[in-house]
Amino acid sequence: MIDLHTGNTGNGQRAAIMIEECGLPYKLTKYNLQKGEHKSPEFLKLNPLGAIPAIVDRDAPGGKPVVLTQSGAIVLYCAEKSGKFMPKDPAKRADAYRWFMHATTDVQPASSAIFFVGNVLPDKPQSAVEGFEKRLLGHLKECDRRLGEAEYLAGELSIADIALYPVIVGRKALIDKTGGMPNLMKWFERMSARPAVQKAMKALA
Ligand SMILES: N[C@@H](CCC(=O)N[C@@H](CS)C(=O)NCC(=O)O)C(=O)O
Repeated sequence: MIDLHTGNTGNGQRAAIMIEECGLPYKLTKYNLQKGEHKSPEFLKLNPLGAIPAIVDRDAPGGKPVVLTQSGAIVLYCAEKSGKFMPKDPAKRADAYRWFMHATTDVQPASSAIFFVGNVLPDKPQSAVEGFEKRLLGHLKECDRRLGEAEYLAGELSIADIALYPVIVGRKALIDKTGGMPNLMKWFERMSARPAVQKAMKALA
């Protein structure tokens, strides 16, 4: 059994979707970030940074529970544990690595930066918001180009698609304003129709 500690944010959704897609048994504890529930002494024992998501795998190999933070690390851990969403074909696997990193180190940070400069910084500098929006859209255009060649980023559903999906959920309005990215939007519909994705998103809503 995996204890999943998470909330309704992009990083939080990423972990929930992956666990649900892998079919791993889990118990969900939801955190309300507005109420500061992720800063409780109990949660800080799991992640001293006070950031969701975190998991505790009580059936970890080796017999000792594994405590893990970082949504990307949780995706990789669950892929290894379940044997799912990591392509067997080496070339596709290399693509999965590439697009997973694109989602977690280019796309997600640009999206997080929009939130940080536009909501957290006291002066909310508009030029910085627009700069990060442009950066995010540039990275998403590259996903759109790729999804014009293949149904999924690595040629089959993989860790990369699961890593990217929550950012598109959160930035759909911005993408719609561009009026473009038809391949990304078709992929988004395919992903949104998946029962496991719907179940995870509903559980967090
Ligand atoms: N890189 C981390 C980021 C985790 C993160 O920043 N989580 C946010 C919610 S999306 C959070 O809990 N922020 C609260 C805080 O840092 O105080 C991940 O992917 O898990």
